Parts: sequence; C-alpha cells; structure tokens
Amino acid sequence: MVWLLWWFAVLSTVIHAVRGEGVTYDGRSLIINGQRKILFSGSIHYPRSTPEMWPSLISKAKEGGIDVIQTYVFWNIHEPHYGQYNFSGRRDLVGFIKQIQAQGLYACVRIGPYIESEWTYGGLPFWLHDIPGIVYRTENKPFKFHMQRFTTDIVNMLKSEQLFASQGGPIILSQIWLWLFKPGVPWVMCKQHDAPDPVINTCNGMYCGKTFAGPNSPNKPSIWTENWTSLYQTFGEEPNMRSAEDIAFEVTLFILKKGSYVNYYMYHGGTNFERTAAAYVITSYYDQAPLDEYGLIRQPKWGHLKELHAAINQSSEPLLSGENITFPLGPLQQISTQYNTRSMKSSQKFDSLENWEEYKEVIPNFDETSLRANTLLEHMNTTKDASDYLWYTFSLQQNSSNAQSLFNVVSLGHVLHAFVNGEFVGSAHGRPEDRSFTLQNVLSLNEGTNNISLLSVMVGLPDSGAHLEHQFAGLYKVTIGEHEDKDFNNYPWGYQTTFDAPAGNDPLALNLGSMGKGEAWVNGQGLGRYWVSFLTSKGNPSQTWYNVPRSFLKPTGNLLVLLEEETGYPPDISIDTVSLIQL
Ligand SMILES: *C1O[C@H](CO)[C@@H](O)[C@H](O)[C@H]1NC(C)=O
Ligand SMILES: *[C@@H]1O[C@H](CO)[C@@H](O)[C@H](O)[C@H]1NC(C)=O
Ligand SMILES: *[C@@H]1O[C@H](CO)[C@@H](O)[C@H](O)[C@H]1NC(C)=O
Ligand SMILES: *[C@@H]1O[C@H](CO)[C@@H](O)[C@H](O)[C@H]1NC(C)=O
Ligand SMILES: *[C@@H]1O[C@H](CO)[C@@H](O)[C@H](O)[C@H]1NC(C)=O
Ligand SMILES: *[C@@H]1O[C@H](CO)[C@@H](O)[C@H](O)[C@H]1NC(C)=O
Ligand SMILES: *[C@@H]1O[C@H](CO)[C@@H](O)[C@H](O)[C@H]1NC(C)=O
Repeated sequence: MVWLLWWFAVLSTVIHAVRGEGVTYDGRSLIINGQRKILFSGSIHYPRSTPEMWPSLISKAKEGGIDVIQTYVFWNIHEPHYGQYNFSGRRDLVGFIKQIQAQGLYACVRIGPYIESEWTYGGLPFWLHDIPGIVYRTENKPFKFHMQRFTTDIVNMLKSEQLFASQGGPIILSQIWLWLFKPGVPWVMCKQHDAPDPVINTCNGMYCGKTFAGPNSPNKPSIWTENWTSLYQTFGEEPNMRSAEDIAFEVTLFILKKGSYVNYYMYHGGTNFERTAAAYVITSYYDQAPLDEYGLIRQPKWGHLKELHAAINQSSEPLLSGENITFPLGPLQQISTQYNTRSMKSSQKFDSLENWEEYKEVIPNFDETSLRANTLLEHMNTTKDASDYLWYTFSLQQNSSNAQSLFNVVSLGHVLHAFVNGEFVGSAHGRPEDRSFTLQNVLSLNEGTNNISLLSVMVGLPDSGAHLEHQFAGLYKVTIGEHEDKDFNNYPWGYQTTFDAPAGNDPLALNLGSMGKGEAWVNGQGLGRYWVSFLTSKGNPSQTWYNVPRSFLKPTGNLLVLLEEETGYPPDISIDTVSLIQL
C-alpha cells in the first residue's frame, strides 16, 4: 500500500496513448481503442507466488470478472547487486505479463521504483544506502540517477517485448515517478488531491465510495487504484476480515458516483517468500483476498464480487453514456453465491526423531571476531541485508568475584538474544508499533574475563517512513550497573554476521505450530520467517501455516531446514494439505 507521497516525488500513472489509438480518457472513463470502459482490476504480485501458479491465478481472476491485473515492479529482487539484473523464476516480470496477455486481460504495471507494499525496504535495493550523498525519494541527484536508470531499463525491456497497449500489448496503465518524464502525457496519481493537469488524482483506501471527493477536473475519470480487500498482517496481529458485502457496497457506491476503474488490493496476496517481507510483516500476505494465499477461491468474497462485476458490466451502457439516470431494478435484488471454508489436513508428520539433525550455532566470543569497532554499529549498514542476524560481542574484565550486575540493553530492532560466557541469559523483542525495546537482566559475572555475546535479529527491513536511508536498527545503548555506571556504547566491540541460507494437487502448507521463531527452507527455497511465539492479544500466533508451493518439492528426498532461535519442538511439525469445503 502506498499511504503517503512526497510532493516532490509524485508517484504517477502514465496512460499509454498514441495518436488517438491505444488508451485515452475523458471525464467519464478510460477509453480503449475508442471504447469507454468500466474496468475492474485486481492486484497480483508476481514474486508473491510461483510461475507455476500464475496461469491459474489469472484465470480465476478473469472468471471472477477482473479485466486488469495490476502489479508493482520489485526493484530489489531484480537488481540485488548494482548492475546485475535477475529476471528468472518468480522474478520473470515479462513472463507474468505475457501470461496476462495470453488470457486476454489488460495489465497495469506500477514501476515505482519505491513501492512500499510491505516489501522489504519498500522495494529499494539495499546497496543504494552506500551511494555517497543519497537521499531517497527526493530531488536528489544520485537517487534520481539510479531510479531513472532502473525505470528506463524496465520500460525498454517491456517495450522490446511489445507489451504496451500502443504496441498491441496488454499494458494500459503504468506508474512511474512524474519528474522523470516531460509533460504532455496523461498521468494518474494516487492520494494527491491537487494533482496538476494532466495528472489524474485517484483514491486509495477501503471506503472510496464514501470518501473520494472525485477527480479535480471534469475532464478526468474517477479511479480507485487501491481498494483494500482486507489489511496486511504483522506478527502479533489477528487477521483483518473485510466482508464481501462491505467491499461490494463500497464498489457499487463508487461506480454510482461515476467511478470507472476499481482496483482490488489485493485480489491475490500470496506469500512473502525468503526475506522479502518488510519489518514485522508475516509471510502470508492478504490471505483474506478473493483468492487466498494458496490461490484457492475464497467464498463468498470471490463469488459476490463476480456477480457484482457482471451486473455492472451489463448496465455499463446506461452507466457510461446515460446522463445521470435512475432506473429501478425491482425489489429484493439478491446475490446468490457459494460459501466455503478452508481445511488443513495433516498429510505427513515429521515425528521420527532419527530424520532430524540438529546443528547448534557456535556463539562467537569477542576474541574470535574479525570485524571490530570502538562503537555500536547500526545493524542494517553492517549486514548489508545479507542476513537477518548480527552478533555484537565484547569482553569485560571483572575485578571482584560474585559480582551481581544489572545489565541493560536498548535495541531499536527487532529481536535480541543475550548470552554471557556461552550461557543464554534472556531475550526481548519490539513490536510493529514500537520498535524500541529494553532487555534487562541481573548477571552473575566471573572474576576475570567475561564474554558477552548479543544476537540482534531483524524481521525484515522497514518499508516506509521519512528518511529511510537514516533509519536505525540494532543495539543502541548498553550499560552495566544499577545506575548505568558503566556505558559500553563506545567500547571495543566485535561483530559477526552469520546464518547464510542453506543450500496431489492440493496446495501444501508447513504447520509450524510447535516452533518458536526462525526461518524455514525446503530444498534451499526460502519459505520465509516464522514467529509462532509472538502471540496476538487473543493469545493466538498470527501465522501457524507456511505456504510450500508444489514447485519447491521433488517427488522424494525433500530436505526441510529450520533455523530456530528459541526452543521449538520439531517432531510436531507436519506438512498439511489445504483444501476447500463447500458450505
Ligand atoms: C474496496 O475494498 C474494500 C476492502 O476490501 C471493500 O470493502 C470495498 O467495498 C471495496 N470498494 C471498491 C470500490 O472496490
Ligand atoms: C463487459 O465485459 C466484457 C467481457 O469481459 C468486456 O469485453 C466489455 O468491455 C465490458 N464492458 C465494459 C463497458 O466495460
Ligand atoms: C537469479 O535468481 C534465481 C532465483 O533466486 C537464482 O537461482 C539465480 O542464481 C539468480 N541468478 C543470478 C545471475 O544471480
Ligand atoms: C443527478 O441529478 C440530480 C438532479 O439533478 C442531482 O441532484 C444529483 O446530484 C445528480 N447525481 C449525480 C451522480 O450526478
Ligand atoms: C555504512 O557502512 C559503510 C561501510 O560499509 C560506511 O562507509 C558508512 O559510513 C556507513 N554509513 C553509516 C550511516 O553508518
Ligand atoms: C578492573 O580493573 C581493570 C584494571 O585496573 C580496569 O581497567 C577495569 O575497568 C576494571 N573493571 C571493572 C569492571 O571495574
Ligand atoms: C571467553 O572467550 C575466550 C575466547 O573464545 C575463551 O578462551 C574463554 O574461555 C572465554 N571465557 C569464558 C569465561 O567463557
């Protein structure tokens, strides 16, 4: 979701218009090849599912009355290292758009390049952080240089594949940063009430039917770019349930107020695989959308909206060309749709202990570290996003025996596990709404040398907020003593970054209900971060099941690897099949 835009860096949508052909607009609607359209669009993000899932997701969207598939372009998965592009597998943007085209739908491509979207670092590659003098999302020379380079490369790639509507392709809309381009092309902009001509201001949110004041000129159509089908979920939160009726009512109201384009955010949310989720965001993304995380049809949401789309499409003639007419539909119009519920059935247990091997991470001591600094280093700038984990270590000379000392550590993100002389002494973590947290312990220190090792863990990089390039994570303040007598902020610290990722037809899910916090891989494919021990206010884990796409598995000999930071019980893990039960 894009909540906020800076005035100097306006996220905009280009409508692909070429000499009266392709796509134009007027005060009523977009006009495609000379025809007015009421368009229903659904967000499906290609890296949040697998290429094997795309055809079925798109065909279920089409069957549900969706005309346009909208996606962001995710810069940091395409250019993880400066100048080295990757468009393979889940990163195959062109393959995804060609699949949309093959099924006869339109595409809306939001290039960003800053996308927010609960995606780690808002889609920006972390290496941007080390470009001298960079300030993100501003009229900043180095930032503009890299954005322009990436955006141009993407547009050229899509052009060379003939994917824009003006070339006969499916892309009717695209969003780019306004100041990269010369005026003279029509634009769309979300959440900007004073959009300058010819930019079209649009609405994002749940209740645009009620809240959107409309376009700021009679020559612009009314467009709802992000109609949120529920809300994303963070660890510690219960799922957000938005009813089908609530969505359908708002959509109808918006159309009746001359809206002509509605995008459902998300139509299929999918999975934040590997380490792609932003800070504290769970791997399951908008599971409550019309297509659930596994690509299954969620009823009654999917069916209710399908009927609504059909009804509006049937009335589109009078809606689009009539002059403010009212006509009765008769009493008791009813939408009849199916209801279903989802069932998870255990298909394989991992309860034979001889199949598990355990490797214990060696807790590094100061003497064994090679990266040294006389100060506390910022977490993200030290790991460069190559890992979630950073060890902070120091050694402390204690002159008296039986010393009981109050130990106080303040961290700005996100989790901390503390060890003294190889023994675990405590953990603490922050929350999405309050990243700062304190770990306090009374320590028994040895006379002589004591090894203090603090494991700082991030649960995704932030994706929003001012001055993203200056945001701070990791240890902030370390003191020992009742009155914080001894301050270790400017003290010799040793650092180590660790834990590199190790190398039927029903959807599958890994049930990690017996585990604590960590990360999971199947055959080297990252399922994402799990955090079952972080309970909601109702005492439930925010997420127990983790999507395992069939394409990650071999027929036999699959390897499941878990990195557990707490004390999980692996024998109770199971692979469950996910299926629907009609009600
Ligand atoms: C937008 O999405 C919200 C949340 O799912 C829904 O309640 C509302 O009816 C939708 N409105 C439109 C116009 O799509
Ligand atoms: C109604 O739906 C059909 C089939 O999807 C589509 O071709 C047509 O453009 C739609 N009409 C309008 C006015 O959007
Ligand atoms: C591109 O990404 C894929 C999938 O993650 C990976 O296997 C491959 O090694 C990457 N290619 C390059 C050239 O980095
Ligand atoms: C339709 O016309 C009526 C009567 O002129 C007016 O009050 C109303 O605001 C109009 N509605 C729209 C949606 O333009
Ligand atoms: C980030 O780390 C680099 C070294 O990789 C260093 O040159 C730079 O000063 C650091 N930036 C900040 C803000 O600490
Ligand atoms: C212990 O004594 C050494 C040497 O006198 C001193 O440098 C150090 O700060 C003392 N440690 C503590 C914890 O007081
Ligand atoms: C502290 O670490 C050093 C280097 O690893 C080790 O030789 C020493 O035994 C450790 N001391 C304690 C008390 O664990």
